[in-house]
Amino acid sequence: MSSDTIIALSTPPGVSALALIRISGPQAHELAGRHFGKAPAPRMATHGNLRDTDGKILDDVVLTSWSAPASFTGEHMVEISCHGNMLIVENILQSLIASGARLAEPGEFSRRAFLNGKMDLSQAEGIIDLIHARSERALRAARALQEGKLGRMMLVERENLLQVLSHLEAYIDFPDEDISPDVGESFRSKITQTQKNIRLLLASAREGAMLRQGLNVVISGAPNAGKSSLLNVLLERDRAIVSPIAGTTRDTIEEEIILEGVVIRLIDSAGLRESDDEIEKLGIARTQQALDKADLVLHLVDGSEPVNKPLTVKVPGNVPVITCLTKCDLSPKQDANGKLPISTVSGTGIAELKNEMIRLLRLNETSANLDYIAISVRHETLLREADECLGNALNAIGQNAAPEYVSSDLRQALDACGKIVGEVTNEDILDRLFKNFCIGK
Ligand SMILES: Nc1nc2c(ncn2[C@@H]2O[C@H](COP(=O)(O)OP(=O)(O)OP(=O)(O)O)[C@@H](O)[C@H]2O)c(=O)[nH]1
Ligand SMILES: [Mg+2]
Repeated sequence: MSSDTIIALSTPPGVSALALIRISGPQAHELAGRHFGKAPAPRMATHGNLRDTDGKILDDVVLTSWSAPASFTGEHMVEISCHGNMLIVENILQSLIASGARLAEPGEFSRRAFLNGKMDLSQAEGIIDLIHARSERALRAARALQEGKLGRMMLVERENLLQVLSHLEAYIDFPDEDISPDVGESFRSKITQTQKNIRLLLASAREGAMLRQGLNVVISGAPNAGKSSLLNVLLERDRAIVSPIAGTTRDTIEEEIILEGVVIRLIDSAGLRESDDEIEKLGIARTQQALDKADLVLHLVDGSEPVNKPLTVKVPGNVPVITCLTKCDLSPKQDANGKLPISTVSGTGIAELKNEMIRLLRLNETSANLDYIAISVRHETLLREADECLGNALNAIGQNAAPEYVSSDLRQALDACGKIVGEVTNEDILDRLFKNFCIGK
């Protein structure tokens, strides 16, 4: 339990109807009470004036309080709803800090909630995801994590491994005994079961990355091919300048759409051609940079022009490309040859293009069978470690190795699973994780 009392604004800074200030720690009630004129009643919202120590009114506010341990952080807590004016907020913060509170670090409320056993580490990560989710699908995955679904799965698997481990310890205590074949078999089947479940979770890593980071789709092609027109059509608004002058777009333009619940960053780029223009050359260099981090490339070929010499775009080998023949509303000057005919004027081919994007980006892969848990990179690293250790344990059993070897592999696997929920942790990991939070959460 922390000895100091922290305070922070939990709503975004700026002008708003209301702002919410949170206080947590042993002095939360006393501090708020001192400025409010009376001690706030737990779990009651009370309206009144908040004053500085000279008695000057800071604002009329609503105070809500919670008593430890029945609060978000597990400590005494107070929430102050005041008017959403940053001057008022600053004055309240200054005044309470002068009385002994300390400004909270990013994520410190959630960190305290974790340290006080109100949630496991994966649930804290679920809160970050919940705050940042941009689609219903991302929200559902975030909620699964925040509700503790991954934590509960880990508990079952750890319980299973612990059973094997405690059984193994008996053999270690009596070194003369060999592991009998039927006992070996029961170990094997338990470990295999856990390994299967871990691999099931690992299969959701791609969806997890997709929902958290989104995907990059680069629109490339020769000048005038219709790239900016396509960007505008996909965005359903006029974002980029479109003109018949080749070389209109000279910088990369990045905008987001949501497709199947996934944030797709569409990157319109400078047309690729040999050029002496310094600015255009810089633009083309940026196009190449965008291509280097693309998850999918929409390569546009102008169908209203005869075939011209192919441009040298270097698309990383494993990145899928959809080649479109543009301006198909005009009389074609070249064969489609497997290219997808599109027109931003008539709308032909746009729906097909979106479907092809969904297919090639595998946006429809969901982890519904896992109750929508979509693991993060941190979970993935630890689960891979656990998977490998379980594989080693199975090998050791298969080779009749001494029980010490099996037990050491199992312990490592348990450790990795424990790190997911924060059972095993250190300050470094916590610092890294909670710094991704906003102040006031
Ligand atoms: N008829 C027809 N014209 C199109 C279509 N798409 C784009 N255009 C026209 O083609 C010209 C070039 O379009 P842009 O979208 O600016 O092409 P761009 O590839 O972004 O060109 P740069 O930025 O110069 O590389 C404009 O005059 C557009 O109006 C289409 O589907 N049909
Ligand atoms: Mg353009």
